[in-house]
Order: sequence, then C-alpha cells, then structure tokens
Amino acid sequence: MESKKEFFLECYKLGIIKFGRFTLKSGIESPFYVDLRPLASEPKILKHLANYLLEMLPLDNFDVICGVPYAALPMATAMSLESYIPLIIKRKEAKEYGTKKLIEGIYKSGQNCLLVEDVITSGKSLVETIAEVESEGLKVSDIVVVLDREQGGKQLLQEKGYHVHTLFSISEVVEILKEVDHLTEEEVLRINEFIAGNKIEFKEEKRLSYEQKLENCEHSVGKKILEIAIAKQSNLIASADVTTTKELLEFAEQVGPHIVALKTHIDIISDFDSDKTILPLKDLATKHNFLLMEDRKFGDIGNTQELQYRGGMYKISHWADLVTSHVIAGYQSIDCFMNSGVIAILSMSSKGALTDQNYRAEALKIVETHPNIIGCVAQNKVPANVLLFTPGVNISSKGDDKGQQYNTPEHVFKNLHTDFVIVGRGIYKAENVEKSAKLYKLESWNAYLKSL
Ligand code: 5BU
Repeated sequence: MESKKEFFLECYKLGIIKFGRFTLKSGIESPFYVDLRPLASEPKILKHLANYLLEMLPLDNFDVICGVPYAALPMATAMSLESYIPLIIKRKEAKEYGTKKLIEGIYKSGQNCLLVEDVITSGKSLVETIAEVESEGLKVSDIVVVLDREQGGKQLLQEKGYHVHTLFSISEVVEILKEVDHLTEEEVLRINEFIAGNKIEFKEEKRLSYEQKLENCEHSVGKKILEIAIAKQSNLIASADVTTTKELLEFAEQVGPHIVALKTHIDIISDFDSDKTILPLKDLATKHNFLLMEDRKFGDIGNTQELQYRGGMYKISHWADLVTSHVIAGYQSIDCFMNSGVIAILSMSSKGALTDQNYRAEALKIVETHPNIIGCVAQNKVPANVLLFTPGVNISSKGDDKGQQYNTPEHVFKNLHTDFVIVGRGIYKAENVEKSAKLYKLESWNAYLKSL
C-alpha cells in the first residue's frame, strides 16, 4: 500500500473535504466541511481504507464488527470482508413492527463488538450507538474512526474508558494539504484557529431523579407516587391480573410492602363487590402505603367516559388513585377524570401496536398540557419532565404467544429512562410471590440508580 499521506490525497480527490464557509447543523460557521460517503463509491479506495483501519487494531479482541449508521456501514462491511470478523448491522431506529430488533445479524450476548465511525465530532452519535449496542448485551472496548474533527469527541470517549483509534485528524490532513500547496498559510491559520476554539461540549441527556421530578410535579397524585417511591425505594407497580377477590387481597397483602402502586383490571374480578373487594383493598393500600391504579384504558368520548368512571358497578372514581386512559378522543375527553391522576397511553407494549410516531407526538402534546394527566405509558423515551410508566417487563421471558413483548428492568431504565415498571405475570405467576416482588423491586431500583 502507498503511504498514509498518499492514500489521503487519493481520498481527497473524491471531494471528501471542502474548504470555504459552511454553516453546520449547530449553526456554527466552519471553514471546512467533511463528508466521507464518496469513499464507498471507489471500491479500491474503500478496500485500502478498510486495511488501513484494520492495521491499527488489536484484531484478536473482536467477535463482531458494527458501523455507526449510515456513512460507516460500507466501511464496516469492507473491514469485515478483509478481516473475516463477522458483521452486524445496527438500525437507526428499532423496527416498529415485526421483531423490533435494533441489531441485525448473528451475535451472542457478552461478545466484544468493534465500532466503526466515519467522522467523530462531539462524540454524540457514538455515545448513543454504544448505549444501544451495550443494551443488546454486547461489549464495546474499541472504536475506530476515519477522521477526527478534533472537537472533543475523542477525549469524551477516552474519558469513558474506550480505546479510540483514529486514522486521520483534521490538523494532520490540513498539514498534508499545505505541503502539497492545496492550502495557503493563511487558510491553515484560519482552520487551526477554528479547531482550537470549537470544542463542542456534548451534554448527555440525563434522566431526572424522583426528587427532581417531585419538585416539578403539580398533580397531587403525581406527587404522591413520587413520594412513595422515595420513601420505599421502589419504582415497582404490581399488576394484579387475578380473577377473584380472595386472590386479589392475598396478592395485595404479599406485594404491598414492596410496591408503589397495585394495578387492577377490576372487571376481571368474578365476585366483585364494592364492600368485600374495594374496602379491604383500600385498607391494604393504607396499611402498606401504595396507590391503587385501575388499568381501565378509557377510550371513549368524554361523556361516556365520565359515566364509566363514576358509575356502573365499579365506581372507579371512588377508589382509584390512578387510571389509564387513551387520549384518542382528544384533549377534552380527559377532563372528566377529576379524582384520579391519569396515565395516558401513547403506545402499548404489544407487537404490532398501531400507534405510530405521528400519533404519539400528538398524544404527547395532550400529556404535556392536560392538568389531569400525570404521566404516560410509552415504549420509547419521553421528555424528561413526563413520568414514564412501562409495562411489558419481565426478567426471564421475552414475550408471550399473544403479542406481549418484554424487556428487562435494566433495559427500560437505561434506554427509556423509565420511572415506573409494571410487572404482572413475572410476580403473580411466580412460585413465591413475595420473593419475586422483592426481586423486581430490587432489580428495578438498582437499574434506576444506575441510569442516573
Ligand atoms: P404481564 O403479565 O407483565 O404481561 O402484564 C402486564 C400488565 O400490564 C397487564 O395487566 C396488561 O393489561 C398491562 N399493560 C400492558 O401489558 N401493556 C400496555 O401497553 C398497557 C398495559 Br397500557
């Protein structure tokens, strides 16, 4: 292979770096613009590039190789072909249907994954990709980058303990271009000044603690659930999907000390009786300091919901601290829930749910503005000030045969910044219900602490 300098000049001919005045996404004016995508259009150059990158790396360390989408995908593919390290593909967004997989290809949890990136600036996309790759159980120790713009990203990742290997840095290529008279002294000076003064601080989006959320929370029930979480060091909601009053009360007694709320589907209780079911349940809620959450999933016009909420045989408004409701009927449909905090459903945990991005964005506007709503159920991150409730949590199962999909507490706290997990069968089907409630409480609390 030719020298690194000659190789760079070959690449440069493809127009990968332009000099002038460019306004970046951040609004900053930059004297250069980098786009390495043309490299993939020259097979010989791509192949050489792959070998240059491989040469820098301790290859025995890696089980799989993955490019940060999209520009680095052909580079990672070429590296895989040259080294026989198997390739995996990370999606930019998890598929909304089908397998919901974030990473495609063959890999096992615990394997070490080499990450490939074309250009590193602030390090933001790498930090996000690393989190996603690690959330699939893979380890990341090394990252290889074609060009370092020298704006802070490399240091950030090194401080986090990753080995970052870069083939070229911007000051190095500016030096090469000056040597071959592509840039004047003056231009070089201007570029170096820009580099020196433009370290981009990338602030990672931090989740808020329960204490911080409590400060911002206006709704009395929202406050209450946060206070209980802090007092009991628990963020666990147990779903009591049992069908008799006896089972319900026994379950509440066993899990009560470990939960912030007990979630009911009151209409599946076959022997429901206001005095025999609700009164003792309320006593248990007081005794063990937990809230009652009726998972009614309202979804009608306001007038009908009001009748369903206040009347019928269940009189939900008399006892439920929290209710779940769709917001599909619009903002005003939520006005009727005067006595309870509403948890709005943006998207459900089941496979193939129809709530697309657009629906969720519109629903989120209602969540953020309706005074009766304290939080929401969603399968993706929501703004830090919104309380996020996550059902579909199970430590030992990936799903059932009716479309339910499970994640672990670790996954949802780390990746979604969840506030409260909702666990049904993981607890009520366990051989030892109380032991299982304790386990879920501990795992979820630790996952919360880790996500801070
Ligand atoms: P599971 O046994 O952990 O799968 O029970 C989950 C509970 O949460 C069950 O009562 C569902 O009705 C409820 N749930 C859910 O699973 N997914 C959702 O999106 C919503 C509620 Br909203």
